[in-house]
Amino acid sequence: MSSHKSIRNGFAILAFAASAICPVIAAHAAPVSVFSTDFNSATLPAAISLGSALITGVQGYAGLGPVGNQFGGNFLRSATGNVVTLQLNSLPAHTAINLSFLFAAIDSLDGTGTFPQGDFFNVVVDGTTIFNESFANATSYQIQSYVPPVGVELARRVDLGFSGPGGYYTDSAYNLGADPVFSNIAHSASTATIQFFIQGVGIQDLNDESWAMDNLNISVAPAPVPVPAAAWLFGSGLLGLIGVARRKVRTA
Ligand SMILES: [Ca+2]
Ligand SMILES: [Ca+2]
Ligand SMILES: [Ca+2]
Repeated sequence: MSSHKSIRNGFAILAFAASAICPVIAAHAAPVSVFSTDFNSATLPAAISLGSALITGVQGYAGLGPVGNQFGGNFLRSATGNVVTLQLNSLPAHTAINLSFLFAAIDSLDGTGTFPQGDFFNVVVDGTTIFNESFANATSYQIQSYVPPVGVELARRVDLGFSGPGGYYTDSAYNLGADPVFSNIAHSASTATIQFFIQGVGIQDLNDESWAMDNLNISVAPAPVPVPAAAWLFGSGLLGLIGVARRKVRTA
């Protein structure tokens, strides 16, 4: 066997070995938005079932939130005990789902305990509860189970509108989308049913306590795309090295 032929065989063996070691390389793409609303339009997307919730002005919440994701215009306000449902269909292939929204804890939500305490905000994805925490606004000694990660709390027990001001009717605001619990939720079905509600033994009427959401965005992490071994070799620079070696063989 000539030296050139043995070198060519060496290249073939290297390529084969690479394809055996790395037959499929997973390429992870950026999250893809599948639903987004700022609730400012008078017409809500058909994917949302409101129950008794209403689109209403954000009042004193306006401007709270990070740049590009602030309360503004209208938001979706709900009584406690009412369920808001987002139904998404025909989702692209994906491995995880991400939820992002601003949350308004309005008026005298009472935290954990017995009536009127017992006001728990829930987020349920396809029947699985991913968030179940109480919120307390009325007094400083009530028990709020939710401990927000750094950067999530936007305002706590201040007057932002609706009932009040003062008394038990102070308000709070949170950028719940910044809480990691709402990111990378394992999910691959082509549909998603997402429910939002405050439930518990402490629920009371709309003028006593309520909640709202603004800037609701849902995205999915696309399923990894298989990359052929040759493309991986190209990306890794190995093909370039092989090319240099071949040119050296030809000029030898
Ligand atoms: Ca809005
Ligand atoms: Ca208030
Ligand atoms: Ca209550």
